[in-house]
Amino acid sequence: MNKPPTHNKKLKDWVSKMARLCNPDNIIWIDGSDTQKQLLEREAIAGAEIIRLNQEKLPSCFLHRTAPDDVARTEHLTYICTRRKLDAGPTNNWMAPKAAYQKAAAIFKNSMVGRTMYVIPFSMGPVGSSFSKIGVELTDSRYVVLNMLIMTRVGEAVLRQLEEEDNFTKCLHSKAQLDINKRLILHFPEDNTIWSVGSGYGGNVLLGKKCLSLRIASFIARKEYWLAEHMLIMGIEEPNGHIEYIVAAFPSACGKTNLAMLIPPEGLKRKGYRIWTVGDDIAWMRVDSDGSLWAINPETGFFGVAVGTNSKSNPTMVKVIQKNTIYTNVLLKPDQTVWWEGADGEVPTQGIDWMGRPWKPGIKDVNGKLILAAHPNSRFTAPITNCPSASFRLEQHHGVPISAIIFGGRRQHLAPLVYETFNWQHGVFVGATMASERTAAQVGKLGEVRRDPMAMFPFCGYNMADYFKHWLNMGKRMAKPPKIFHVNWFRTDQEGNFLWPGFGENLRILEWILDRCNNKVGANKTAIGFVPKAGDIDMTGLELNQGAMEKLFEVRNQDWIGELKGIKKFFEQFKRDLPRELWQEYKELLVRLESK
Ligand code: GTP
Ligand code: SPV
Ligand code: MN
Repeated sequence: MNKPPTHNKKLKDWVSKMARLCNPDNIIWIDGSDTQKQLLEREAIAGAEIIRLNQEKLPSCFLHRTAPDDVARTEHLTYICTRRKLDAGPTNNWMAPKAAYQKAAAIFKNSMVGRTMYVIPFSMGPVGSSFSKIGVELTDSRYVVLNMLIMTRVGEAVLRQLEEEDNFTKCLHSKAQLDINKRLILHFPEDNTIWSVGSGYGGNVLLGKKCLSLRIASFIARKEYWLAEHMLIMGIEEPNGHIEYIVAAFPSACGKTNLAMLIPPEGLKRKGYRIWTVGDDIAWMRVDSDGSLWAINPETGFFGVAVGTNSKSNPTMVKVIQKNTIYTNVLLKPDQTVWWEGADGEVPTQGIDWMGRPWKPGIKDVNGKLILAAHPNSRFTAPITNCPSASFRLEQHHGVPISAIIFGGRRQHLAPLVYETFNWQHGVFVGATMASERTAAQVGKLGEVRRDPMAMFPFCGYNMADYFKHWLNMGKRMAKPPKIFHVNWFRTDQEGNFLWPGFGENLRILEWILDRCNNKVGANKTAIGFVPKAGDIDMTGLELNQGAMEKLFEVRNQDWIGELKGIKKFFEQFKRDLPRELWQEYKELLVRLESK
């Protein structure tokens, strides 16, 4: 054991107590130094936890493979453990804290025998900023340590902060047996504690991410009057140097990472826009003394989807992941580089697949199903400082001022490409009724609509009815609340082809959004909100099929009346807790839809 680099008695006592439960052979405090990181890398390689990749082509890059049944967040094993069930609400799994601690302790007990327990003090947000929160994660996984070193701030400054900080999030993680039947992701917001056991996959085990920065943080944010959201943050700079920042909430795998680092399309190059990436997954937002909403990205890295990432879909990210990157569940090529479905370059003729088996293109399993080289949820972990468009304001304690909030989902038919809500309350209604359709790639009924309010359905750490109330209240605390918009990049034609090319072309829509924020353009009023007037979206250099624009902006009142049925059902589960303002918006929308 290295000496605890802290005098914080509460911290030292908690580490000892958890060590008595898990019984590791050794305890190592993580100090954020390069020497220690390199030692961990060597040990992880020796222990076959990671593979060093081709150091010429991919310097300081590694590959990790998870267990085949441990490849994504397990929402059915994720719980909010509040004393009262009502405080977790109808959309969360709930367990009473006492029962939850007991159940998990039985799995944690002696789980670290023969292993080392690593103590990772980390900060979400720049140390010392009024936005930031400190956490300490205990883990028996070197992979977790190496990922946390990329995703969070670890080191001297955090330890100094911890000297006087009693209020840190206590995060305990053990791989234990990696047994799906003994896997639990537990949140105790009333104790500022997270216990995760039996998994080795990203969102389940990098406890600073979804567990702390969304579930625990959303609970704290409500008490402290701020917002913890599943949102990207980006800046759009005009040639005169003026930068406007926006945040956008899309459900998992609906395009946050892509939008946050888009490359302006050829046709708009003459306008000289420059994009600044602040974050791709999480935004913490506060009302500042100027009455506006300011945001930071609490993370320092990307944990992005690998499959589909290439020089066309996301050229910026392709540059980011050439060094200091940990790849998870992708194909290993014979030259010790990596590949995934939808990667650049030729399909390799052979390799080792994400499960560690020899792979050739076209091979099938016993059921005749094509064997994939990479898992569809394969990921990369890379530092944001690798990003050519990384914002120069990442370390600023104030964050960035937000002009617009964008909600979005995958809707083949219903929602127009973009619309603006009438006001904050209507915007909250639009966020609260967000939905996304399953694609053919997902298990479940094709096209099935899943409600995902503010893209927070799996991540809200308390009763979502109270979360909606909190959003309504936040609007009243702002002198200049951002305008709220809704986008849908995924509308299709009869044959199921996307009507809108998306990706970099989305900047055309962001341009209209900013013009609306700055009162530069008019709009057409529809029952659901304001849509662009013909000609107000700059289409220079972009040729769409005839009639595509009309289809993209079509609002069919009958379809929306149908949609209201699903919304009503969703709202009803919150019973009397649902803010009456949302029912009011519901009724007013119905009246508008029926009156046309
Ligand atoms: P999480 O990391 O899971 O939270 O996901 P994310 O929201 O960051 O999603 P990501 O950017 O990784 O995109 C996921 C998928 O959406 C990829 O398959 C992309 O190709 C696709 N996608 C992203 N932007 C667009 C777009 O503008 N149009 C279309 N048609 N597809 C897009
Ligand atoms: C998501 O699922 O929204 C992710 C990946 O960003 S994970 O960190 O695993 O939650
Ligand atoms: Mn996400």
